[in-house]
Amino acid sequence: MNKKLRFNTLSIHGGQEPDKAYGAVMPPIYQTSTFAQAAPGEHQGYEYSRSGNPTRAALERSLASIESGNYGLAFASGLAAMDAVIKLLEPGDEVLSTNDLYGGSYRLFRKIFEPLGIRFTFTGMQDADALESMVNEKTRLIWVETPTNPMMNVIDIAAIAKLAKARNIMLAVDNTFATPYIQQPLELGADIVMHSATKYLGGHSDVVVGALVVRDPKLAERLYFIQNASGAVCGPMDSYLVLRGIKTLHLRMQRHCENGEAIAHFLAGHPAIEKVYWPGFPTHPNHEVALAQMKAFGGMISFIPKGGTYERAVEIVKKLEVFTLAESLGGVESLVGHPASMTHASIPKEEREKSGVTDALIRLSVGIEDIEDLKEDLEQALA
Ligand code: P1T
Repeated sequence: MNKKLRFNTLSIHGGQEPDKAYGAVMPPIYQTSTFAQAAPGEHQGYEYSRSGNPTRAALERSLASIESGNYGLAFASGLAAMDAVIKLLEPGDEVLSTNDLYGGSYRLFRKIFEPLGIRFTFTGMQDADALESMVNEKTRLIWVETPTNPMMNVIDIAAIAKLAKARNIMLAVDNTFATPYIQQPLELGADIVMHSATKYLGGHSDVVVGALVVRDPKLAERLYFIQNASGAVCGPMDSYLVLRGIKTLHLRMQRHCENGEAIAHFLAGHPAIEKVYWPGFPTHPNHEVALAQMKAFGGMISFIPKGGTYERAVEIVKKLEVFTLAESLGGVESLVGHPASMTHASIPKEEREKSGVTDALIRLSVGIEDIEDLKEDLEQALA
C-alpha cells in the first residue's frame, strides 16, 4: 500500500504484509531461535532470532508506522529500550532528564549508568526556556517523559526539540502515557520515541515489551547494533501480542480518554478529594501546551484525597474493587497504584516529594469498563 493512510488504518495495516510462506493475514509467531542456511551466509533474511525474527520485524514495522518514523526496534521491556538509548553515550556525556518520571527509569539512570560515568541532571521541564541555562557542551541527550508519571505534567516537545536541535543534542521522548494516538513526538521534532509497550500498545496486561522508533538511518543503524550486541530483545510470542494489541489501539484509546475525562471530573467534584492531576482541566498549569500537542488527555489520573495521609491513601486503594491494586497501567482493566510505595519507591523520598509524589498520592489507570461501574467503585472507596 503506497497511499498515505490515516492513524486508525495504520494501527491495523501499518508496515504489514501478508506472510511470505502461505499468505497468512495475521503474522505467524515464528517461534524459532535460528534459521536454516543453504550455505554459510545464504539465507532468507534471517539468521538468528536475537539479530532478527520475522514476527519481531512485523512489530518493528508497525511501531515505525504508528509513530511516523522510519525504523522501529522492539526490546524485552521498556527499560531495555531505554538502556539501549543510554548506550549511545560515552563516559563524560551528560543527560538532562525530567525530574518527574517512572521510578525504574530514574533507577536505571542513577544506579546503572551514573556509576559508568554518564552524568544525569533531573529538572522540571515545564518551562522550556529555563532549560537553556542547564545545557552545556557535554549535554548529549535530553530525556522527556510527557505526560509525566505520575504527576501528569505536560512538557512542550516542540519547544525542547528546537532548543536541542540548535545545540546538536538528541531529544528522546517516552511516549508511554500518551501513545501515538494522542501525540507523535517525532512529528514535533524529537529524535527518538520510546515506549513501555507493556502498557497501552500491548493493552491487555499480558506482556512486557519495550520499543524505540527513529527517523535517522545512522541513529537507527547504531541502535540496531546495540539491540543485537546487548541482546535485550523480545520473543516472537511477545512481539505477536503487542502487534495484536496495536490493532485496537485507536479504539481502546478513544474509550480510555472518554472514561479518563469522566473520572477526572467526577473526582474533581467529589467532597473527599483534595486535588486531581489531569492535563484536560483548564486549570492544569500546562493545559495550553496539552491542547496544542495532544489530541486527547488519556486515561491516567493522579489525585490526593482530603486528609492527605499515607493511611488514608492506603485505605482507599484497599477498598477499591473494580480498580485492581497493581503496578503498571494502560490495560483494558482499571488499575490503581500508590506511587510512593510502588512504582516510585526507588526514588528517594526527598527527591520524589520535590516533584509532588507524596505519601498520599494515588494513581489511576482508567480502563475501558462501563463508566458507571468505575464511578460507583470510587464512590464506595471514598465514602
Ligand atoms: O516496565 P517496562 O516495560 O520496563 O517499562 C518501564 C517504563 C518506562 N516508562 C514509563 C513511563 C513507564 O511507566 C514504565 C513502566 N511503568 C510502570 C510499570 C508503572 O506502573 O508506572
